[in-house]
Amino acid sequence: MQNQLPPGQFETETWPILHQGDVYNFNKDTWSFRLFGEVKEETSLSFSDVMKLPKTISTIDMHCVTTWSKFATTFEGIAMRELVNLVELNEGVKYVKIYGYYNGDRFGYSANLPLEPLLGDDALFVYRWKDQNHEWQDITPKHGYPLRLIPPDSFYLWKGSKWASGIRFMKEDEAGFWEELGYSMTANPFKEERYR
Ligand SMILES: Nc1nc2c(c(=O)[nH]1)N[C@H]1C(S)=C(S)[C@@H](COP(=O)(O)O)O[C@H]1N2
Ligand SMILES: [Mo]
Repeated sequence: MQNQLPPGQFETETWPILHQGDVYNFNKDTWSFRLFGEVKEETSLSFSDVMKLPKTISTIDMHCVTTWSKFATTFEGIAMRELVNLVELNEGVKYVKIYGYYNGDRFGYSANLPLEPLLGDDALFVYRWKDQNHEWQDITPKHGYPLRLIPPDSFYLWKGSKWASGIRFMKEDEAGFWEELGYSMTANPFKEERYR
């Protein structure tokens, strides 16, 4: 958290909702989270597996490419590194693609990111947040319940896949949903990397 407004952004107090397609309908019994790609052994976690992992609380700034920024939202979630720790990576893994739901397809949305900057306390798969009254609330289905990535503030928020379904580990960078449509591979708001 740095409460710093990147170029071309304005501050909002509310947490806007933005996504393509319909809203994922969560079912605890069928939900799963896949760790796959360049790993020694692929694995799949149930919702209770994920919820048994260590929790992290972080306060993170969000910057959406449509020009709104929301400072200092406090989230609770599972740090990306806790999930990375569950698999043995192949030599040379440098990127990940984080998948999410899109129109009936659990893997229809995705965003590519470099792995290394996601290993700190500011890259969380979140399930709850502190609202305007400083009360803990589950994130709403529209914000990605039961689990969505909030990326570090050095990435635009489209990198934060809602209704997250898995992480694919990669040696080479590969465009995701918005990146294929012309958005930036690196997406640093402070360098105003909106398009490729
Ligand atoms: N599955 C999925 N995740 C998504 C999107 C989407 O369309 N589908 N939109 C992205 C975009 S462009 C933004 S700005 C953020 C918005 O998150 P919010 O609605 O919780 O503010 O979600 C990102 N994650
Ligand atoms: Mo966005």
